[in-house]
Amino acid sequence: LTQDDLKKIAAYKAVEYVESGMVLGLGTGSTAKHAVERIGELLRQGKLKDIVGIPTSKKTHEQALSLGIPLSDLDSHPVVDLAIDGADEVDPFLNLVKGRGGSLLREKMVEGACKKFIVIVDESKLVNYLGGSRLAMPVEVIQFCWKFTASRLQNLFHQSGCVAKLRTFPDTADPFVTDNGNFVVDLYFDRSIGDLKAASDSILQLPGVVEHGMFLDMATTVIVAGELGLTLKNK
Ligand code: DER
Repeated sequence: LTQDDLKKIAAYKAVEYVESGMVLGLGTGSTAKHAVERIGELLRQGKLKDIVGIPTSKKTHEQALSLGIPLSDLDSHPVVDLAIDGADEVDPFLNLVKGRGGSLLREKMVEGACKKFIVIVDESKLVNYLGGSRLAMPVEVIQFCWKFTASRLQNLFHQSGCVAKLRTFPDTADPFVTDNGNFVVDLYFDRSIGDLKAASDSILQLPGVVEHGMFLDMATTVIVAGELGLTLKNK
């Protein structure tokens, strides 16, 4: 089984929890893409009816439009029945890192408005503690004086050997710009950041910060697809 096969297996399992009439948060990324695809298929087959999708990115908005999934937004639907989305890291307490695809702000808005939030991952995303993969912990920041904000973020986590880097496109070195017109500063840690809630609060207190990619205590179910099969972890 390829990694994409595993992503698809997890995604299809999550869509089994979708009921007709639901307002659905539609996630972003290579795993969530399979879930959106499946929802479109079931709508076409008449097996699902009266679904309203709330996309978490322009990319997912386009994909859902192409599949004929009726779309709306949080202004019209401030309460969402169920969201299905991927994650970059999942710790044993179902805390997540998200946003390596750059959609963390809209994802956190939609998934924070949900009654249920199902996370779909292949087993490679499981970590012992967030930041443990030594991969990016995304922070969305305003463009104005981003260097100032990046250096304050780096200093915040000096004890954890943090390095803050502006996210740029690999070929042009131009800064990545989110759907909301902001930049992303990625934080890389050498060691555990310790108390996640304290870390979250201290990041959000910086005025140039819009949002970060730690989704704490938000997932209600995590579906993990591995070589040996599916595992469901409930909060
Ligand atoms: O960027 C994001 O938040 C994505 O949802 C990410 O967390 C998972 O992307 P993937 O399914 O392509 O690994």
